[in-house]
Amino acid sequence: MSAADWGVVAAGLTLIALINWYFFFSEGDGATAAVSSGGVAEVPILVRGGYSPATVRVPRVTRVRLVFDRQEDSSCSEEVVFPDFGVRRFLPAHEKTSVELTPTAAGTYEFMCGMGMLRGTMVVEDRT
Ligand SMILES: [Cu+2]
Repeated sequence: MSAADWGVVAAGLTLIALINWYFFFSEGDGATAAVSSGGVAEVPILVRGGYSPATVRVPRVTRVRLVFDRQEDSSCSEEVVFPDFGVRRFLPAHEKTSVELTPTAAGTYEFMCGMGMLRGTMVVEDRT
């Protein structure tokens, strides 16, 4: 095979590796929040026909700021609800809305749209 052929093979393999990474790690494992020096874990979440990422991992004992970027005007996603925190927030279309939470216990907390159709999960982890 020529050098060009090898290049195509290498590009193909790289693409396959990236797709695998995306499905098995990026999506499946959820996004882990970076914690700022101020002790705030800020996570951007895209709202368009669902929550992306749908699973968010944050360390316990940090303030969590979930920044919902709602890029649609479907009425389904106009509200987001965190039942465990008693939070219900309106998300204006094509705007970013921050929801701040302070989880005090490790665990798995669900969030959803006002009708319970779109669902996401916030995993609060004990980290040492
Ligand atoms: Cu809905």
